[in-house]
Amino acid sequence: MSEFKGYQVAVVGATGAVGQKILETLEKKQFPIGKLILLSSKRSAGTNIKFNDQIYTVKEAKPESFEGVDIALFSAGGSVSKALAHEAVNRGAVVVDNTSAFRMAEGVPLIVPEVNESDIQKHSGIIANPNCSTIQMVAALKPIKDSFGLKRVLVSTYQAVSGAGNQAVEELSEQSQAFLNGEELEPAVLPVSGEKNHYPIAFNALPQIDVFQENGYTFEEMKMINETKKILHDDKLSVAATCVRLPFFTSHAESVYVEVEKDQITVDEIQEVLANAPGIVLEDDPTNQVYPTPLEAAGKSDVFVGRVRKDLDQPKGFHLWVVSDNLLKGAAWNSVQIAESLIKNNWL
Ligand code: NAP
Ligand code: 3JN
Repeated sequence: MSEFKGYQVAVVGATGAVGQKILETLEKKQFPIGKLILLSSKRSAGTNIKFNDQIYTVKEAKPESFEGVDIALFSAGGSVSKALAHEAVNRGAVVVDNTSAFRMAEGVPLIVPEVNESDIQKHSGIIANPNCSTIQMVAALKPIKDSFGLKRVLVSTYQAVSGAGNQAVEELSEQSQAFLNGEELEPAVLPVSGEKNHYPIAFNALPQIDVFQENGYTFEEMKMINETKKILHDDKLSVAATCVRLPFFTSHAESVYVEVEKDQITVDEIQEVLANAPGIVLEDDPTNQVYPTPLEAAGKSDVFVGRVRKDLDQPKGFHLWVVSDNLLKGAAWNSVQIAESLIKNNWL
């Protein structure tokens, strides 16, 4: 029998904001890679990328790129996943997909390992990584639901521009300089690349993330609502969301209001279950002005929670402030955790 040299791993969208973080995470976690295949569109094919001190040349993603691949990590947009994920699965790969293409599909597990790892084993080749805003919120909701029950969630997000990709990051950089130089701003990417209207993000706040749906909510808001119910296995949970883009680069912050089911729950009890939950760091000490911020969370893989307060009118209502690096726990880190779980539990 030949010696096992590691898994064949393909990264689709390797040149993108999420793809770059996936590579950093695979390196950091010393993922057992035997062969690494980096894929992008035709545009970046031929680009060289350093990984573990070795240079890899990016190739255009095609169905045959997945011959022999064990694990394919997709983050190149929903249309690429729809076109190529099944091609990868048909060639024997398990796909961890970072897009919304299959998240709500029956039979596709939607996974945050700290919350619903065991759902992974029901996969038929594709496992979906939730939206970044959903991931950090459900990580905080799960321990509360398990201990006190959960009836209602109202969330407002404060989202970094890196969630909208590398072009949006460049737009904020250039626009901030132009604004301070008193130059005219020419927004072309945000709020949504490809939409008719664009608005300045520098020194602004845009209450639109992704496209509007017929019900008046944006797609990002509907992702949070539907994905939360699926991950927590709770169709009856009442969830509403307002998603807002703000002019900082990394980490999403969320103001989350929850109503629990049990009576007489105290702030101390909520803090205690959060402090003991996997992947959560409680930073909550108002007397010393201790609370998480996006800048401080950037580059870290945990979900940070602070500002736990009891609602003044609703005896079962509590407010939380939840912050996490949107490209790490919100995307790359969570995807690689799923891949690790597949291996650790023999679920490949
Ligand atoms: P990005 O910075 O714009 O990068 C897009 C990546 O996709 C690039 O590598 C690009 O390659 C590649 N790509 C584009 N068209 C392709 C094609 N036809 N075939 C193969 N590769 C193609 O965007 P990003 O921020 O990394 O996001 C990428 C996707 O990840 C998003 O569309 C979204 O679905 C998902 N995402 C998920 C989360 C989450 O919440 N979990 C967060 C952010 C993004 P080139 O260099 O050749 O253009
Ligand atoms: O805007 C953000 O902060 C997160 C964006 C995520 C995103 C961007 C473009 C397409 C997604 C996603 O993961 O939900 C998608 C998509 O796949 O629909």
